[in-house]
Amino acid sequence: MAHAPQDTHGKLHLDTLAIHAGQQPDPVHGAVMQPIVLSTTFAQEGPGAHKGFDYGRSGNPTRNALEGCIAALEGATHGLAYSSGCGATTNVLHLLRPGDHVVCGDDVYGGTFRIFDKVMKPMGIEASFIDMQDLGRVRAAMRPNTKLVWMETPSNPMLKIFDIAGVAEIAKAGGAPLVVDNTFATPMLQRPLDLGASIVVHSTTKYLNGHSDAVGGFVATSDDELGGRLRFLQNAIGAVPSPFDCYLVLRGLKTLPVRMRQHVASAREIAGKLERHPQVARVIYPGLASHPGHALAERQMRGPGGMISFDLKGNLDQSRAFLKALEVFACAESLGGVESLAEHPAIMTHASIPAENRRALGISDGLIRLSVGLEAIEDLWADLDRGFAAATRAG
Ligand code: P1T
Repeated sequence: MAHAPQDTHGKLHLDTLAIHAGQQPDPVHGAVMQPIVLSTTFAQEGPGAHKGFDYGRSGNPTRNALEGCIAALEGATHGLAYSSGCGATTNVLHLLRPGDHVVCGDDVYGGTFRIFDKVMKPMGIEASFIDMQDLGRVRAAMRPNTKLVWMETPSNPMLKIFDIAGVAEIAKAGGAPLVVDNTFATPMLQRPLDLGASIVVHSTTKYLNGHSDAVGGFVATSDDELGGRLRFLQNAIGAVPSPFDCYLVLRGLKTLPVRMRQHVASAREIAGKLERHPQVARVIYPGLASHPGHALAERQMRGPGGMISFDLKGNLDQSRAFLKALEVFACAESLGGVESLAEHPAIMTHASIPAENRRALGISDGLIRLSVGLEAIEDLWADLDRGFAAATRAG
């Protein structure tokens, strides 16, 4: 079973797929771990007669293994790796043509909003940003030229939960594929293709790699037509990851299931404690009964994830003081690594979103986002206490 050929992987559990899918012992040396094949070109017996690889941008054995592994985890028949999450997003948006329209969730990573606003809009591709918690609004936003529907769920940074199956049905009725950015949930907690989405996007920089040492992106689909077009674009645009980065993500994936279980357990505990803290105005975590998407998260996810956002009472100086005082949490952008991170979305990850949009979404001066890592929970809580004490002093 350990080295089952890829076509039996559909029958294996996610914990097993995370370790084995897409990988087989090297046929030449028997190496059990995936070799890093650095060669940029591959010898051909004669013109056009090669062993499946001709040039490193078009395909690479280490990248193939990674593509097979994440595709299996998402239950997809096509997997494509990219040099970053933004690279993956940009590739998917190249499925569109000038005059096309996208219906997008209103809460997305700042860099994703920037691609829509500063890259796609000047190319004649318009996006409407909709609070998809209300399916009626999604239905109303669909136009005859809507060619794609896009969402993050849980969304970044407000952790909104959108109904994947409900939105997929509306998208399908409008003839538009639904794309779900599954970065925050990972396939361990949510498999959008099973719920009716057509395409899954990832920043592998986050949980999938899990060690904050490789930037990468991924796209998965089981639609052959979309898969073929995306494969063409991956090669034509060329935003592909290095073989070394593919190896790092493959290595990280092996512990994804155990990491996610601990991320969820620790985040649940911290979210509960934050909710009882007098200096906290509001905790946003899909695992809390107070979260408006709690029931939906319980239905469509296998756990509420490792990300928490909360409103610290007080002013911007107090938020700064809180973040500066942390010693275990690093004040840094990104998320999903073994180490805990804390950040200020309005100043850091979501600065490219116009101030009025941020206000409407609730990305306030007091909003702090935590990526709860795998350190001892007591040390994490003591660190947050240090932050609260510093915020009090700055008040
Ligand atoms: O950074 P990159 O690998 O290009 O991924 C972009 C991206 C895409 N989708 C989501 C949901 C993301 O959160 C990100 C990147 N986000 C951060 C860097 C952050 O701190 O939120």
